[in-house]
Amino acid sequence: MQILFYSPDNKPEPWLAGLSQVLPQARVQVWQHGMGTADVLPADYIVAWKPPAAMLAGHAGLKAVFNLGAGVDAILQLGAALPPNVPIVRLDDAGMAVQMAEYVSYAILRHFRRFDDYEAQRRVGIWRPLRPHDKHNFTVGILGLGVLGSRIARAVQHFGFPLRGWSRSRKDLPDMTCFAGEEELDDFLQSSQVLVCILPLTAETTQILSRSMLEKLPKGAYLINVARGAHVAESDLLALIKSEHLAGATLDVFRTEALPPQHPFWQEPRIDITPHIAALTLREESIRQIAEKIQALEQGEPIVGIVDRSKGY
Ligand code: NDP
Ligand code: OXD
Repeated sequence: MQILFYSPDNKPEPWLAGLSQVLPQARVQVWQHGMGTADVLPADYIVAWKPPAAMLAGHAGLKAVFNLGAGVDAILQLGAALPPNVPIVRLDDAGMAVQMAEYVSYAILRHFRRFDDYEAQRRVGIWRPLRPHDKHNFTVGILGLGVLGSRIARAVQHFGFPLRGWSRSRKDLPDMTCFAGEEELDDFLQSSQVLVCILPLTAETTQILSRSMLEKLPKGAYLINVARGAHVAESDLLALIKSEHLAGATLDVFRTEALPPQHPFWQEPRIDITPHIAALTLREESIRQIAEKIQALEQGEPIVGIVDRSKGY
């Protein structure tokens, strides 16, 4: 069995060693820019993050492409360069869901308990207890109730916030009000005091966090975006924070990463910025999951996490 590996964000050696250890029958090779089809054996499986089109070409017997992340927007952008009829398989949690739950819980609690305000006070030496937010009106709304969104919901529930979620298909999750489809989006938004975005980036969700949508949130609402930067209309968000319709935002993802030094988000103290670290791809968990799926496919068994190309996630 031949596996081809590519990830611009990771040193390849530990991935090669890990994959070879759990799949001793496999020959694992790194794909590098400049390699032609003559330089690599035809692959049975590709394990890759943001692969260039050239890597995917010319593998006649390819059985699956494993995306080294949950989001498949980058790989699906390859469009016609993707091998047709070959399953693209996303990482299915693989240790990311609990990291997302930690990140989002922190961002909600930081804002709810006014630690952001206390931090500002502390910088100028002010000792002043502030009026707490009212928990009954502090509804948390989660856009996206998939693998990561449903885990975030479970974590947030522990703190007793009123909780609502929005997805494409209707969900029935305990202790939260679930909304589905575009027709129910406005109802979902109107009392979401904190809006968490954990949607996949597709044609339908690009720029979903625009002025017209964010204006439907109650005054003083707070945005947490841990999905993709292209969900956000950046100048709209900034304007709504400056006009105080929104209280602020915690953003982990941006249209351009790294966020350029001159970007106005850096100058806005009500925007907290992290460098796309909300949920990191964990090597051991990912290798274990991919190996189990390869073994299942080799046995002709079904696997979860196959991307629906028509939906874009
Ligand atoms: P899933 O595919 O499991 O879940 C996606 C959810 O979004 C589903 O509930 C789906 O609805 C809903 N959805 C998709 N399109 C629409 C739409 N048009 N209208 C309403 N709901 C919609 O994805 P994950 O939870 O695993 O991951 C979500 C995203 O998180 C990834 O795509 C990636 O971009 C991002 N991510 C960010 C990371 C970071 O570090 N910042 C790390 C990992 C992922 P339905 O259930 O009905 O299909
Ligand atoms: C992912 C990511 O999609 O790391 O997994 O953003």
